[in-house]
Amino acid sequence: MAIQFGNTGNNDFVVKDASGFDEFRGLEGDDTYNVSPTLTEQLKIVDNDGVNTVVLGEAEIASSLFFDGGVRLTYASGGELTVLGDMSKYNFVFGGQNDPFDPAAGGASKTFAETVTAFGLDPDALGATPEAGGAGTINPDGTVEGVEPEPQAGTLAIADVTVNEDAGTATFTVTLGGDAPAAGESVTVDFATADGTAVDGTDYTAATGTLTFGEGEC
Ligand SMILES: [Ca+2]
Ligand SMILES: [Ca+2]
Repeated sequence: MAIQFGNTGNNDFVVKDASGFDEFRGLEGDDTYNVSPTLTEQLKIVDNDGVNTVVLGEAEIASSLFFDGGVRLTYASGGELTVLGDMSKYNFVFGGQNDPFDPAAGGASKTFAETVTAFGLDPDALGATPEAGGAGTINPDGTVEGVEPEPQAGTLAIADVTVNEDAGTATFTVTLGGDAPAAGESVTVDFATADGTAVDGTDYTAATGTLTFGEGEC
C-alpha cells in the first residue's frame, strides 16, 4: 500500500489510476482531491484535518455506500473510491468537467449531507453501518441523474383489538409500512385467527383469508 502524504499546508492531489498510490492523505490544511471520473482502481482518501474538497467531476456512479465517517463510491468504469475522515468538513464537487487535472470549473459544491441526499439517502439516518445509496450519473451542472434508492422492505403491523364477545364482529386493522406497491405490483399476506384469551368455537368463529395491498396502498 503506497500512500501519498501532503504537508501541513493546503495541497492539491490528482487521484487517478496508475499514479502508483493506493491512498492519499492531505494531513493538515484545506486539501483538494481531484478524482478521475473514470476510475478503474481501488483508491482511498483519508483526511481528518482542515476543510477538504473531493472533486468528482462528471462521474458515472454504479453504486454508493454511505456511513458516519465515510463514503464508498463504485464507478461504472470499475474503480472504487473510499473517502474517510471527518465528513462534516468535506465538500464534494459534482459536475463541471471530466478533466481530473482541471476539474473545478463549473459544477456544484455539495456538503457531505447534500451528497448523501443526492444519492437518495437521509443524512440524519446514517449510522456506523454502511447504507446503500443509489446509482447515478453526475451531470455537468452538478445534478445527479437516475438515482433510484433501494426500496425499503415492507413491514406489516396489526393493531390490537379488545371487544365484547357479544358485540358481533371484531375489526383488525393491518398496515403496510415502507414503500407502497408500485403500479402493477401488489403485496399479499395470508392471515388466520388463533386462540389467545378468546377460544375458537366458544368465544369467536375462526377466520382465514388473504389480504392484498394494491398500487399506492400502505
Ligand atoms: Ca495538507
Ligand atoms: Ca486536510
